Amino acid sequence: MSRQGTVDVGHLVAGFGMDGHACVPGLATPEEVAALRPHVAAAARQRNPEPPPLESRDTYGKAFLQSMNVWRLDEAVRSFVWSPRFAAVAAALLEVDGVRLYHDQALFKEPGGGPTPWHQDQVYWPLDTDRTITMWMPLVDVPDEVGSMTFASGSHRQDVATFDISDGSEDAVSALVAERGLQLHTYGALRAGDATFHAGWTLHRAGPNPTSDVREVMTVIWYADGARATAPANRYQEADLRLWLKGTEPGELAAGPRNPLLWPADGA
Ligand SMILES: O=C(O)CCC(=O)C(=O)O
Repeated sequence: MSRQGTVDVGHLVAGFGMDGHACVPGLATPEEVAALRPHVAAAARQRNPEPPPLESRDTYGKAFLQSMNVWRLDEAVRSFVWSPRFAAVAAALLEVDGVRLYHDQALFKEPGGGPTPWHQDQVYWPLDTDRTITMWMPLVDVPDEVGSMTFASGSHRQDVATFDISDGSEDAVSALVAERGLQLHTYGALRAGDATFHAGWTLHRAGPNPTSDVREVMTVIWYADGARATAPANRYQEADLRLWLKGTEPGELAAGPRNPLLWPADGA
């Protein structure tokens, strides 16, 4: 840690630019994560009070219970999601001066939950910048059998036809990865509080959960300050514009009340 309490990730910046992913072990302490966990779980239950049985869901639904913008439900979660320590890592890896919050999501892969098909996050985002990044932080130790995500290194720099998360994206991207000989990388088992970061256009997937424990993960997405909202290119982007960029019209600076500037932080 530096004197300002930020984590020095200078050694990861070049690799992130090349590969579109990085891992920061121990970004949150076990104590911080243990204190946060019940707050995220309660907020996630509020968002998904009665999930339908796993067997009745489609592939996307089997991959995880997805609870968005849980920071709005709980002060402890807000303080974690808005943490300048995490936002500073995001800004450093993106090599930008400032980042704003896009949204958070808790991603709980239940026991017996299926794989998360290959996809690119930015397909869903009506933003005019490719300086976007997701932090994926397990709130519990993730064992080898579950694992963290697999990334196609350098795919954020390639021209890839866009796919939404589905069986179709799994098949099409698997074929594309093989055709182009993209290198796959996973950081494997992670401890609670470790974090991976990936660029919005990096192709990634995750395996199923064959264990009897929930894979509890918290994610936060940021984009470079100064980005503008774009006209939605698909129905997902229409929903994102309304929900996560609420109050911002296409063409305007994406700087609405749900998108606070989290780095630089006040007084940093
Ligand atoms: O947690 C997962 O299974 C997938 C998460 C993911 O795709 C993401 O955070 O962008």
